[in-house]
Amino acid sequence: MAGEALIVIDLQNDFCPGGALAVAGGDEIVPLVNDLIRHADHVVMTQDWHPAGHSSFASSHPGKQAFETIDMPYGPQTLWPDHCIQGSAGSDFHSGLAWTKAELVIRKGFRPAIDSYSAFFENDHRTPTGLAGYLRERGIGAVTFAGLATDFCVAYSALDAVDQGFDATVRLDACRGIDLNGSVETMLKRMRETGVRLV
Ligand code: VGL
Ligand code: ZN
Repeated sequence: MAGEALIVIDLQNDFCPGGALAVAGGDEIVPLVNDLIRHADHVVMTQDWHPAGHSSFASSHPGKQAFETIDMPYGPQTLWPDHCIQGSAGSDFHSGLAWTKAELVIRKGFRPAIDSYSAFFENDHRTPTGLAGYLRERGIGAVTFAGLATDFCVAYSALDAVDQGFDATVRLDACRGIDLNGSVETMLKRMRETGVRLV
């Protein structure tokens, strides 16, 4: 039987209350995620990891505000407050997260000119992070997602997981969303239609 992995997405200080891009209730999921980690065969974490001045930051585009959308060479890109700057306190995992069992930490968003929501591909949908190859080499065929944010990094990761041939489940009770212009509903629908199991 193929192996299974839990993938914990971006459970970092900047996405929790008090952080630069706080997701409402982002910290509430920590105890449940810790339970999932305890019961998982294999654990992978992702860490949003931007250089200062990253192109996804509104502050890098004079006259633009956070949460506006701009056109990038790879398509539309939402602009964000500065967040998860490499090595900053905001980029650390939530202090209550039991992350030591993680066998791999995938860092993403480190290329200055391109954002990366998915754990598998950057936002150009072409540049791989290496995660698909890693899981395949290890014989892992099924992945379960938890973390932040439901409608961005969790959703894009789950959609790419299915596209890459993995059996993908999202634990909605162990995720929280940003919800920009109905993005939670939009991405739940896309996940459902793509064959992501939402539980
Ligand atoms: C995320 C926006 C920008 C996420 C990361 O983890 O969902 N969202 N960077
Ligand atoms: Zn980011």
